Amino acid sequence: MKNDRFLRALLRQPVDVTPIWIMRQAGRYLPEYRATRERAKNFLTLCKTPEFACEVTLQPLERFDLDAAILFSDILTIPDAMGLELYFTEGEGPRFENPIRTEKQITNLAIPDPNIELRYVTDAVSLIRRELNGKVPLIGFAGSPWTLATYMVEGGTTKTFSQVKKLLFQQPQSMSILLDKLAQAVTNYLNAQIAAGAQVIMLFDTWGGILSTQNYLDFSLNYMQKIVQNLTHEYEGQRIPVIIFTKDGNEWLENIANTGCDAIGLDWKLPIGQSRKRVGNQVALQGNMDPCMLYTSPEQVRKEVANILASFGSGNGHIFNLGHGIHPEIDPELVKVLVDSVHELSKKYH
Ligand code: 1CP
Repeated sequence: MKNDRFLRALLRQPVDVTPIWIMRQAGRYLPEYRATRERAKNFLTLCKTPEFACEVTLQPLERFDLDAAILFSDILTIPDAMGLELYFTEGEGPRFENPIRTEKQITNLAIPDPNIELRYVTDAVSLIRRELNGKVPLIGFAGSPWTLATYMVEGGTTKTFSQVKKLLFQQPQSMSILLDKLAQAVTNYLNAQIAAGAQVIMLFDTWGGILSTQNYLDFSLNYMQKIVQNLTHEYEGQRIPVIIFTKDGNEWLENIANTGCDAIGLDWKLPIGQSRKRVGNQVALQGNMDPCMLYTSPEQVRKEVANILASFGSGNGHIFNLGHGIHPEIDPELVKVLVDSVHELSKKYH
């Protein structure tokens, strides 16, 4: 591995400078991504064609000195493989042809075989690993069972979460059956990504933060913990670190750290130094600049990088990232300023 600072930081080992990667680093803010997407005709074909997925995964690494690559795919590949039939409408985001409406649909859901129904993903992982040729580590990922369930029950993006909460409150048993199936599907899927070459795993729990504490623990974190426990922990002699990201999950950092994960992804709401005081002797921390900082100026971005690095302070276990995905309107030049500032300004902390 030519650059292993990301893996080292995840295991809280010493590094020369703080590593950085960016959630949604391959995406619409890059003109080369938009060009490939145009050739692919649409987003789903981009995901389902390993050559296209590989091409866009590598694009941000050509431009920026990033310390990790993340598989180009989507969390909704699993519900798609379970027969819900994912599609995208321009401007409205993801939708399902067959959302979950009845208990019977939940009992009938089959757990996909990742090497058959999701073969396009494992093929993309193998291809990307080959093309990366050891430049930086490759992150594989999946959505948390709860986050996948919200899309499956709502049928797409939602602001109120009323359908999924209705199911949770009216039929908690059915919800548990659904989440159990999803946890099994996610475990199989991630283990297949690891066997294909993913070196780090990240669980995206985008919607865990809309739950009450007890419901978060019972219906989101509990299933993520099962996944963490059943993942392949070591592959070809290398430890496979796991990152859990619950957006709006700052209340539960101690609980997340206790799942056995190696790192916690943080949104931008708490100063990272506070999170470090709470759990930093147990797990590494990834984050946590507000993505909207990238609407400002090179000077302001540098200043904010300096603030976050100072807040974390000296020592090991920090991976720099945004607190959520990068927005499509961002100027790539400011991303370069961000990446270079993190490397330059973090030297003194190591
Ligand atoms: O080109 C396009 O118009 C599609 C936009 C897009 C992209 C670039 C979507 C649709 N998904 C992706 C890629 C993607 N999605 C990655 C790629 C790797 C990377 O560079 O980071 C990852 C990790 C995801 C994960 C994902 N998809 C999440 C979890 C992370 C998060 O952002 O909270 C979620 C919630 C989704 C669902 C989804 N897919 C796409 C969109 C626009 C959304 C969000 C819809 C919503 O807000 O509800």
